[in-house]
Amino acid sequence: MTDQSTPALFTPFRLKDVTLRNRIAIPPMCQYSAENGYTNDWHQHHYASLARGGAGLVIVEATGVAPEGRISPACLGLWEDGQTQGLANIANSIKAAGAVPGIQLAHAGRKASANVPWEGDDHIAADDPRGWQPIGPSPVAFGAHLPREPEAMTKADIERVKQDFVAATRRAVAAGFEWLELHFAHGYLAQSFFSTHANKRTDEYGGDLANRARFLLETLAAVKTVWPSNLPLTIRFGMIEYDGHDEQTLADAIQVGKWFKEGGADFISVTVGFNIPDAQIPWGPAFLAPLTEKVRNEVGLPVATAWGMDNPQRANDAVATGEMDLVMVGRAYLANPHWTLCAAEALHLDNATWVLPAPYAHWLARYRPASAE
Ligand code: FNR
Ligand code: XEN
Repeated sequence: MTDQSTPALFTPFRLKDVTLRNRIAIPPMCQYSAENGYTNDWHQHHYASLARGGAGLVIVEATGVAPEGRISPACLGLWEDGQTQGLANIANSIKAAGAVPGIQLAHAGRKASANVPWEGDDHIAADDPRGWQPIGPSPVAFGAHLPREPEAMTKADIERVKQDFVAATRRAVAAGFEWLELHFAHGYLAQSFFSTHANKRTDEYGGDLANRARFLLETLAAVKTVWPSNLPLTIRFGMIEYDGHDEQTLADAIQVGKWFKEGGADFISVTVGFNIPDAQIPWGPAFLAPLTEKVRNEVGLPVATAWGMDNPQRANDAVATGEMDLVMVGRAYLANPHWTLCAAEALHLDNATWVLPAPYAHWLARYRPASAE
């Protein structure tokens, strides 16, 4: 139940036929724990634990639409039917805790074939059988720890990857996900088509903005044919690069955002491009919030952002003042799966424990752990 006194962060959010119990979303966070793209007990445990904490939306990590679209050999995948059941179990456990289950479908492009972060985060050597040849819009490497030049995609490659997104979307529907996020961010394949740093093509997939947006818009259109029209179809998009050309990048990204809207996207999760290794990112609490509000106003879609949104008062203000519709909170949930409860207490929500699933909420309403005194 919400009334006038309910903090904005704890008001429900409806998009199409989906209602989130509050404005808190857990963004995708790779676990680098899969084998051959399949989920295991760790993924089950991790996602169930996040969902029981009380967030409105839990988005499953970047899930490769093709084997070569994984960031690392340990990333999740949805390129074959056998991978659906494990993800269905995860979607079900998220739902059982009262959250909406989302999934991010991804192709890592030139950043693919990397070691997991705690083993270097760098490209796997070309002669190492664990790795593979990355692909991208052009044979331009990211650089730094990812020096491997991708193979430039042919038109047939582009068509195949779009169809990989479609097939993975069908499986995501079968698995019971209710919120789809296309990973058009962080320097991975779609983002690199948008980027002038990575895309040097001279055909209709490179050059001017309409051409650099083409792969993204065609992928969105293809996915839309199989994703249920009553469920949110959303995009995570890197809209700023911090490379000294931000005004232009942002103007371009907002135009592409408008095309996403025309193409049937329902929501944008605003983030950084990460197309170059030496970006001058102004890390700090809520540093993307002003940009998010601009995108919300100019594109006319509901928006969210992550990156340092984990101060409950700041998160609440972001929703209350209309900077964003949802707040994404990532690492704070790894540290504390009950971040939602702590935020509710910090915001003096009446009966804060009621943000938890009923089997916990009832018993905790009048209970204060001795450790909290
Ligand atoms: C991430 N992030 C991320 N982003 C994304 O779009 N897909 C992904 O699969 C991942 N994976 C991932 C793994 C891990 C371990 C971290 C820490 C981050 C980025 C993430 O969604 C989020 O944007 C950042 O963590 C910033 O938000 P916080 O942590 O400041 O709330
Ligand atoms: C480019 C770094 C942004 C944060 N990360 C994003 C990931 C995985 C690693 C960390 C992603 O988008 N899959």
